Amino acid sequence: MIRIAIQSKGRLSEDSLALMREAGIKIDEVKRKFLARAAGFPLEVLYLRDDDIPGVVEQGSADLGIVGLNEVEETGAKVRVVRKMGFGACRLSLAIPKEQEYTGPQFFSSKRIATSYPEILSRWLKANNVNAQIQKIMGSVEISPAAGLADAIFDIVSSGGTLVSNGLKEVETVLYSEAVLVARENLEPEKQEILDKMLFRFDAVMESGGKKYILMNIPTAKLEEAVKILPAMRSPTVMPLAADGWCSLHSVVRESELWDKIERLKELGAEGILVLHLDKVID
Ligand code: PRT
Ligand code: ZN
Repeated sequence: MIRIAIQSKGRLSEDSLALMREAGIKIDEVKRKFLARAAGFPLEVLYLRDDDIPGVVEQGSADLGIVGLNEVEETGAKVRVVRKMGFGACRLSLAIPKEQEYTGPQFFSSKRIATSYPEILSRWLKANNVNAQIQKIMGSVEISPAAGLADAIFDIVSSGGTLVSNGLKEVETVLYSEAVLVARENLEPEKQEILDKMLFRFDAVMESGGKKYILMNIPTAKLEEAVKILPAMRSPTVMPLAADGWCSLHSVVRESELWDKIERLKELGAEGILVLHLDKVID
């Protein structure tokens, strides 16, 4: 049995649960308790506030956790980051009122900076030889300059919309973050074995993300050129068709490249192109 801590309510909860669901680990989400037992996998889920997850994993009440890298860095907890999860992407940035001219890190000298991340900020200030005053506040950091509580802020940014609507501009990015899977140091061999099984499943789910399965009919004479457009995991699958001079070509394509490749394949004479959802990719 292994125990994983995930965020009980917030930006990372749904994606964390969805990943486990897709990995075939079923958790009863209707009766969401503090501690829940999964079906079909030797796992318990502990629902916590994200701020508490790194510490709980470090001291051993949970073996694993899914949490923002920003929280791991802020708490300084000694845990092992085993995977980036591909969701919850954001950055921790310094922002100042938009009408002010930014002159580099020394701009912050003797300024008051409001933040919920004093540790990461103080490390950055030290590294840049800046002497500033850190005001720790836990919520609504972005309104503090307008309210006269601070001269600048250090906060999480994702689209940047919150900064713009508060008359602020981003001037330094200090940390790029996303949700990560963390593990307690020195996991017992039985637990490491369960973690390895979980990672095998997570990787298959994450690998399928953003990819599509594509198949089409293509004149055999154009096959060589088509294969160059469609490099698959090894190479595309080619099957002869009953109609002379044609074959069927199957491959896996990144969604971001899909339309470009389809256009080029159509120019080669591809017909009957099908694009299918990929559920899992096991390399
Ligand atoms: O209750 P609990 O303590 O568990 O939750 P919380 O309120 O502390 O955290 P929550 O659920 O807001 O965020 C959890 C994690 O999601 C964070 O620690 C980050 O790792 C990650 N994350 C990703 C974000 C954002 N994107 C994000 N945009 N966390 C917060 N924000 C905030 C940001 O501070 C800003 O005020 O969302 C606002 C909108 O951002 P813009 O730039 O898109 O406008
Ligand atoms: Zn929190």
